[in-house]
Amino acid sequence: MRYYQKKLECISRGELRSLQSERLVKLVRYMYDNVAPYRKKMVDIGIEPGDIKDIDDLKLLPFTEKTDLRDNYPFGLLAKPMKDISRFHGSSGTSGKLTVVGYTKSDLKIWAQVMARSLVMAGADKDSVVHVAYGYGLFTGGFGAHMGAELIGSTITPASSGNTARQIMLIRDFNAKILCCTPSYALYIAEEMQKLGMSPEDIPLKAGVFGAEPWTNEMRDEIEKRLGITALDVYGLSEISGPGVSMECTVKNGMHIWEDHFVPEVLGADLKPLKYGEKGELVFTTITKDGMPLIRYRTRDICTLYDGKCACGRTHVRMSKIVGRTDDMLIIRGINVFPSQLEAALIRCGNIVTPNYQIIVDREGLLDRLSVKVEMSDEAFTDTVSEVERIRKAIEKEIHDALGIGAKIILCEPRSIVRSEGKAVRIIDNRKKY
Ligand code: DLL
Repeated sequence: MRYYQKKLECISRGELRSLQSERLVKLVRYMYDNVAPYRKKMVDIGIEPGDIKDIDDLKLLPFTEKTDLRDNYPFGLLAKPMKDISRFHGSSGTSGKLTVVGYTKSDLKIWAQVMARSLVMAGADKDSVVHVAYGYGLFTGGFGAHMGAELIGSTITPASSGNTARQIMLIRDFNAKILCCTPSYALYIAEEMQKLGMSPEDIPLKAGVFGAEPWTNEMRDEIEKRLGITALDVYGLSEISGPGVSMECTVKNGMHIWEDHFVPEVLGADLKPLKYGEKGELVFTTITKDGMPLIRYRTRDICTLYDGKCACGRTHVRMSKIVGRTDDMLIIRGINVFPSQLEAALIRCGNIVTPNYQIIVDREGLLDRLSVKVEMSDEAFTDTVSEVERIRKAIEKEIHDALGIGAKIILCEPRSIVRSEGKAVRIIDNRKKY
């Protein structure tokens, strides 16, 4: 087993706790002294830095939310003067203002280190070519993967997103071992390869570091088969740093959260911390950042945390795949629907459809109506009405079994759903217009 920072990645739980406690105590004092909006939150609930003695006191502290970043746009949450800020990143989100994050040199170094740990998990080393097809820009994907690979000493192809035929050519001709991009783009690359008459043996890739959007284990199987690689999940968000907040090892039993930098909690609906093994909203405290540290940042991502030793030897807790968000969870006719459940159901339908889909929710009178636009595969595509109807019924049944509600299935031609080079747009919720 290879590691990037073995001592820290395999640190004992006791030592890790002491490190977290020491860092949290310092952080709270630092935030109180340097970030006025956070100091106000603490004052409002009557908490002082001296009340925080160790990591167990985390639960006493107020939360930070995306609206805090927006309300203090652009620089209100920075803890350092501009001369110490080396870079900005941000994410546009679904609506409203950009969420701005400022990084000091030290923040960038830590981010590069956690991303290096993550890429090493996928097999990156000094001799590897790492192909980065995440977008470079305000989005953290491209730069995050790039900095991590650079620290390892790998050779980087900073392809960014777009021009899929050229991506495939670069992967093949530059002998890329590791592919970094969104899982939906990985699948798109696989499709394009197929169109070009290429098979997995025609490309040198060994592993993929895929994240930035939710994906299922069924989708993993599909990508692994079609690209002939090991596909691993990487998680992160710009507010906390970027990709590499957590990363799946080859045991594929959850993503290790780099807890010496990012302390996770999972909260129930009452915003009280849950135990390991219980599903809830993921919350992070950054205990080593100094440009724009965040305390108890509510990610809105839903997952489960697991402790216990991992066969890879790393001691940091693991998080399950993200199964939805507290805010993009669809409630259709009173039933909670997560796009990941639907995706898994589609993949279970076998090779009659591709995993490209769009969920469309409309309101007819007082009733919600769920439609799912699904792309047929080349193999199954047919003009025969009875055959199309048979396929439609089969998918309808699979989705009904998975979600507990009926959905109208709209079958469409292969490659007719618009592909995204970044995060796929899966949900069109027309109810918001009514
Ligand atoms: O998506 C950072 C990133 C880049 C992660 C590349 C992994 C790879 P944001 O644009 O700020 O940052 O979006 C963060 O994306 O709160 C999740 O909802 C979602 N997300 C990120 N990674 C995963 C993943 C980047 N592996 C938001 N699985 C997060 C599911 C993910 N959702």
